[in-house]
Parts: sequence; C-alpha cells; structure tokens
Amino acid sequence: MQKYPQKPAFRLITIPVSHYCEKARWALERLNIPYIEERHVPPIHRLATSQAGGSSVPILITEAGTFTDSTDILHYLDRIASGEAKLYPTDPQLRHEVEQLAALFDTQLGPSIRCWAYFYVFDDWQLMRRLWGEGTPLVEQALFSIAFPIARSIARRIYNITADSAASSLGTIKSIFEMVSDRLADGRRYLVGDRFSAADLSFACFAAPILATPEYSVRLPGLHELPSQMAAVSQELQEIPAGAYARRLFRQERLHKYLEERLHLAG
Ligand SMILES: N[C@@H](CCC(=O)N[C@@H](CS)C(=O)NCC(=O)O)C(=O)O
Repeated sequence: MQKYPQKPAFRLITIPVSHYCEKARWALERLNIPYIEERHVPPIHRLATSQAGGSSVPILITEAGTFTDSTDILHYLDRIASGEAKLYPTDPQLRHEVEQLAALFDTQLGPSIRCWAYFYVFDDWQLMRRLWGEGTPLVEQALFSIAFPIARSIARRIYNITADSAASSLGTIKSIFEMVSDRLADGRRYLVGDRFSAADLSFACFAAPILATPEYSVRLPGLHELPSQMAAVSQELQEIPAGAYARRLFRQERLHKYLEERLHLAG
C-alpha cells in the first residue's frame, strides 16, 4: 500500500491489524511524514522483518537508521518533529509521566487486548483474512489459507492464548480502563499536561480493537460482527469514560488525516 507517493518516503513494515503498527502509522501521519506501508500476512511478515534486521512489526526504515520497536519509532519521530507536532513534552516531569503511562500501555494493555481478542476471533477465518490480509500483496492473500493455520498456532503458543489467559487479560484491560477513567475524572482534556502526547496515542491505538473504533486503519469488526460475549464487553467499555475518550481521540486527533487519506485514495 503506497501513501503520499509524490515524495521520497520512509518504509513501514506492518501486519495490517496490529495495534503496535497503528501507533507508528498515527505518529507518522500526525507529523506529516510521507511513508510507504508494506503490509504482510503473518507469518510471511518474518521474511520482511528479518531482512530489515528485526522480528516483530512495526519496523520503520529511514535514512537515519532502522527502528524495530514501536516506542523507538515514536522516540525517533519525536526527535525530528517540530513544536506542535511533538509527542513527548519537553518538561522532564511531564515527559516522565508520558513515558511511564506509554510503557504500561505497551507492556500490559497491548498484549492483553491481543490475547483477549484473538481468543474469540481466531476461529473466524473470514474475519481473520480481512484483519491479517487487508492491503497485503495479492500473492500473500492467495497464500492465506496455508499461512493462517501456521501463524495461528504459533500465535496461540507464543502469546499463550487460552480461555484462562483471555479471562485474566480482560481483568487487566478493565483495571487499566478504570485507571484512565479515574485520571480523566477531573475533566482534563489529555492524559498528561494540556497537550496530546504519546500516552494518549498509545492508549487509543491499543484500546481500538476492543472498542471497535471506526477510524482505525484496518476495518475492525463492528459490534454486530462480533461474538456476543465480545460485543457485550466492547459495548460496556465504549460507555465508560476511558473508552469514550479513546474513541474521541481517533475522531478528533486522527479523523482529519483519515479523511485526507480516503480522499487521496479516491482521487
Ligand atoms: N515491543 C514491540 C512489540 C510489537 C509486537 O508485539 N508486534 C506483534 C504484532 S501486534 C508482532 O509482530 N507479532 C509477530 C511476530 O513477533 O513475529 C513494539 O512495540 O514494536
């Protein structure tokens, strides 16, 4: 998938639905940096990531170097961003708070939502074909039926996806949503300070798959497409302040970019 083809671009290697990849896309788009996204179907992505010197996605390849972790990508982009577009505050105390929250979302929320969601949707081949295949090369889409069972069984093993781990992941997700709701209870507009930061961006991206966020880069399943147990949780979380907040961030902080991209693709 090529975006902004008129200028020289960074390369971003991704798996379509990955919420770690969404972090990198959003940061690149917010900073108005042209990039070419190279989407891959798992486990075929490993050919591209190992060639770039990494393993997981996202990987950002730039003239200044290759970044193989979503937080390293955000840090790098922040270094080259100017003023308003910066994702980390310059004040050291506020920056520390942003880093701490973002790390919690990276290490707890991201993996918990992945485990919980995959537990429910892994048997739905049609949905998985969209989530892992949308925008990937046609040859990889054609190989999906062979690749999917392999990638699914690897993912079940390395991410320990079981009924028990899905239930405990949901506990972690709810406690992080409660912490975020408590933080927002004083009426603040953003999680840290008075500006949008990497903490907000990370929370919105990681939460998106459980909130069926419509502006996400890959079409996430709506409530009507989800198994009823998932739909009930999604509905419940959308209605609490943290869930409403994450969806608002996509609408208010991302939607203009999203519309621009759709217009660009249509034009
Ligand atoms: N710490 C990494 C984690 C990224 C991650 O877990 N990516 C997953 C997709 S959600 C992945 O690439 N899984 C397949 C693999 O490891 O080969 C980051 O922030 O970039």
